[in-house]
Amino acid sequence: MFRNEAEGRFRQVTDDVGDDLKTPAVARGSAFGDIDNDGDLDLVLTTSGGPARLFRNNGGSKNHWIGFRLRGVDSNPEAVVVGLGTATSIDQVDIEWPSGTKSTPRSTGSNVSWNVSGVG
Ligand SMILES: [Ca+2]
Repeated sequence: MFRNEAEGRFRQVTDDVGDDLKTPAVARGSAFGDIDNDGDLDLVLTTSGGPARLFRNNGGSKNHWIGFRLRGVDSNPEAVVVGLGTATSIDQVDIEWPSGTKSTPRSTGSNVSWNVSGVG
């Protein structure tokens, strides 16, 4: 495993991430997403002739985030995660639905997901 150090540089960090990633496997595909809704990216690998493998990212983060589970009446639900960097809260978010209506939830903190419904 390599860590992106920016500007085209990568650093080998396999020894820092746990023994599971040191096990050799023939993998054909991968997907990244926040499987456990804690704001960081987790990894799913499909292996050739074997089960899919889930790697939860338990390394923590110095940055904060806020998530929105959007439930539109006329559109498909979508989720949005916004990185906050080192900020621990936001004052206001304006969500504009495809119908043109707006939702304006107000935040009280970070590292949580909110359910927001609107006429999409
Ligand atoms: Ca996660």
